[in-house]
Amino acid sequence: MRALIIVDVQNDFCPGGALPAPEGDRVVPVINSISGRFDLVIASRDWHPEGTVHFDKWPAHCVEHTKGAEYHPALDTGKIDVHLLKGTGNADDGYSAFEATSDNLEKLLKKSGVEEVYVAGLTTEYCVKSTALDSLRKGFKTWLITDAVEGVRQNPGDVEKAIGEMAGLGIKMIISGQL
Ligand code: VGL
Ligand code: ZN
Repeated sequence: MRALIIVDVQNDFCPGGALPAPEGDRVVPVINSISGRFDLVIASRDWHPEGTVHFDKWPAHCVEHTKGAEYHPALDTGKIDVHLLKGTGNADDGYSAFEATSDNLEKLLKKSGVEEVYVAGLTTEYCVKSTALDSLRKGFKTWLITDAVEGVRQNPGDVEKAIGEMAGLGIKMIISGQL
């Protein structure tokens, strides 16, 4: 069984949003084109309270129930089996979809017989990386779909560094056309 985890494809991480990946919206058609090929599709959303210490580190983004926290309008949400919320408390946490507070992702995957996890979404250096590394640590064979992720690119080289770290730890790289 293989699962797709779509990380944080939300308005605030796309151009025009509060903490945008400069080309964040590019992942949307790629994800729409592949989500039908998985046994289970899971999507996470960053879902912060208005006041949180997380915003000491970041501009306010993905505040619960706001437009910025909604999925990008072009994302095909009809293919999503499970919706997760993360970062819901007053803490600097919830980078990984495995830290979702709305469901236990590890249990859910194991109960569903998933052994292979494919990760897509936003942003490459933070929530995507954190989710992929957790997946690997929890024993899933883990792939990064390299044309279905985009970085926030605060500093030149950050995306390349994150991809190098993931590859070095054993995450496999694949492009959507090879799925
Ligand atoms: C993220 C920074 C802060 C992400 C979330 O989704 O990558 N990055 N919160
Ligand atoms: Zn956040």
